[in-house]
Amino acid sequence: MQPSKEKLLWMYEKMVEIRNYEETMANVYLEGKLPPNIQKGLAFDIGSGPVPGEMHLAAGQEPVAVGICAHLKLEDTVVGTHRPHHFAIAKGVPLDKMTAEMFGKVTGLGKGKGGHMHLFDPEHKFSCSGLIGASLPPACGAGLAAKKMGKDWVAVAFFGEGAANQGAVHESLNLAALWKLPVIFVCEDNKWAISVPKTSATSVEWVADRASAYGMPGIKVLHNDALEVYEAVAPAIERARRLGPDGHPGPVQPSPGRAPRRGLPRQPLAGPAAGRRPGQRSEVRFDLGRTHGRQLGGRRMDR
Ligand SMILES: Cc1ncc(C[n+]2csc(CCOP(=O)(O)OP(=O)(O)O)c2C)c(N)n1
Ligand SMILES: [Mg+2]
Repeated sequence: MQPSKEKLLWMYEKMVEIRNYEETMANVYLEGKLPPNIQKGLAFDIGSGPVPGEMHLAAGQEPVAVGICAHLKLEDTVVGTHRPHHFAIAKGVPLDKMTAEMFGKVTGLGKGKGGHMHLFDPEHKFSCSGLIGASLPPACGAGLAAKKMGKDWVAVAFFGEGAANQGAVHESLNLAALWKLPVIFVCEDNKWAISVPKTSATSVEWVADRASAYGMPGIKVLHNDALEVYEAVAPAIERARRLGPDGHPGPVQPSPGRAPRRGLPRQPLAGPAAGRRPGQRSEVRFDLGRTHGRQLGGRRMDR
């Protein structure tokens, strides 16, 4: 299923918007946290600056968010992860309210109390959580609500390949399959769970292979490519919309790989740990607070 010209343009614009947002946020986040502005003896002060706490950015992962959300309408629900900006932007969450939330302002989505990992926008049906694996249960709830109301709305739960081993993930997959909920589960596989490589934490190469254990179809997407994601997930979203009371659940659909083919032409932030081996410094501070805090010996704020 090829996207229309308008859709293609929307996808490209959204990816640029996400990339610009994340690059800007990376700079703003570091303000006041690095020497010489911080207290003597600390290399990195995670608690200071305009955005205190951790920061998980998703530059380089635009294709997954955009390729999926291009299929969605306002009434569809998206539940994101602790790395939520690209999903939120692709779902239409307003940048001003989202940014105000990250800055802890009362004009933010949650009056500044949630911060960047706890964005909640009922108008655009978007939420996320700092708890990994916590995106799936609420998506099942949204799917159940749509089903009970007889709507063709779908819910999408994004989760990382690290979260794929959490108990709540498996409970949700089982429930969705059992109750035939219109939920699409999207595993964004960037091969790393902060500092833990997938190879040392996950028993299978493809999380999608686990789908059959729940009696649902699994789809694999090889490249970090917005069009490839869009085309691969189209039948799953269609199937979920046509569910009705006796339909089938959506698939698990991981999107591994960090080598964008048809993403943005420039990929300075090519992934959370592009080319990194354990113990090696990453070129990119994807998880800014956490990585700086640990590597440079700065103070860390625990969740
Ligand atoms: C329930 C829970 N356990 C542990 C953590 C700490 N934690 C934060 S991010 C992360 C790794 C997540 O990896 P993954 O799901 O692959 O997502 P990615 O960071 O790669 O986007 C962990 C373990 C957490 N936030 N929640
Ligand atoms: Mg990961």
